Amino acid sequence: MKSALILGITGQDGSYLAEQLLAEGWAVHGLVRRASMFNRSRIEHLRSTPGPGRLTLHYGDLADVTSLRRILQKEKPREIYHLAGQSHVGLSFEIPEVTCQENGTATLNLLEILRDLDHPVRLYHAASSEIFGAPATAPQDEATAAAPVNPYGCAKAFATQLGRVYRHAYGLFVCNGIAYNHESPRRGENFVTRKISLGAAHIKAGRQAEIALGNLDARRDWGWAPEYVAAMRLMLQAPAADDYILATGRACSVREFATAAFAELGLELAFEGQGPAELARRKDTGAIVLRIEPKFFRPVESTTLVGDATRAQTRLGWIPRTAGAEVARAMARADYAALTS
Ligand code: NDP
Ligand code: GDR
Repeated sequence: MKSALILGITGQDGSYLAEQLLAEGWAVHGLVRRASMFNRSRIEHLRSTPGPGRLTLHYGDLADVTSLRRILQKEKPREIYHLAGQSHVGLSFEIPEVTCQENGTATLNLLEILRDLDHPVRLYHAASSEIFGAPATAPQDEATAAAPVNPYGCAKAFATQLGRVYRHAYGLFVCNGIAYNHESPRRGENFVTRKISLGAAHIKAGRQAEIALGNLDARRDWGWAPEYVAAMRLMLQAPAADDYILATGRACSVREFATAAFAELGLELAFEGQGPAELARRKDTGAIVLRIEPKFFRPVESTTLVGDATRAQTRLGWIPRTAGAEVARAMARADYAALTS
């Protein structure tokens, strides 16, 4: 049985990846953290679903290097998907140390363990478009220079470059997936897309009156998480390791995303800042008010992040199908269905 270790199995991407691997008969090992409340809601269904694969969970933490080494030496997975770490860009300004330890130093520790292993292993590292910061050119590709503008991006840039160093210096099979935003109904609830889809669902169901967001003009290249997870797998099946941009190549604004999500549930949005007269008129016609809250703005905003995934398309045959407003509509539908089922 082919086996893989997923670091970050309880997260959005890790849960979809585990699902795909188990469906194809893999032995999947996942690292889970001890928490005071059970934190496995995204993978709970995989534990009870009989399937060709086999799921084994191991307690651990990125910071616990000895236990990580022990798991790798004992289980000898042929593939490792490193998806674990503090993944919230805005929060990285508030908790920079843990962000850099989990996304930067922990990746170095993992690469050092792999360097010493006596069996071959392939590593996927979850790099990010945030390594580019606010680039002068768009779309970005694998040759675009890293110039991050937040602690999260700095840590990911450090880890991405280390992945390249270990590939070249020691011949390790390390792939950096430089992924742009990818979303789903399993997205964490404090990311903007999920705040929007959950907000729309709650308002539609009469459980909430309004939502509050930060920068509505921010534009992102939003894709569909299960499609991105499929690309991670393709990377590790390629004859040689390399870095790949994973992106749809299309961007839309937070405002457009929210409008599409609300419209999917038959709700019209009015935006604070449209002017008092216009806002009053829209409210009179039943529009929901989207409030702006300064606390959701970041000290520095990443901009013009749109990716060119030509390399992944030509070498891996990866073509993302779902983007922007379509993602918004699917998430709103899913959240409303979950709330009313
Ligand atoms: P999530 O935040 O949903 O999941 C993060 C996972 O990492 C969780 O399983 C979490 O465990 C685990 N984790 C966090 N800290 C530790 C630690 N110290 N030790 C062990 N496990 C830890 O992220 P996503 O699934 O969205 O993203 C996966 C990876 O891809 C992340 O590294 C993210 O930065 C990166 N990325 C994501 C993109 C996206 O759009 N989704 C785009 C580009 C990169 P727990 O459940 O216990 O908190
Ligand atoms: P991002 O995702 O920072 O791109 O990181 P997020 O959804 O947090 O923000 C996207 C954009 O929306 C703006 N925004 C808000 N963001 C949040 N979280 N909450 C709000 O209320 C809000 N209002 C507006 C933000 O300013 C930003 O411009 C995601 C994560 O998955 C990272 O791990 C990953 O590396 C990158 O995508 C690519």
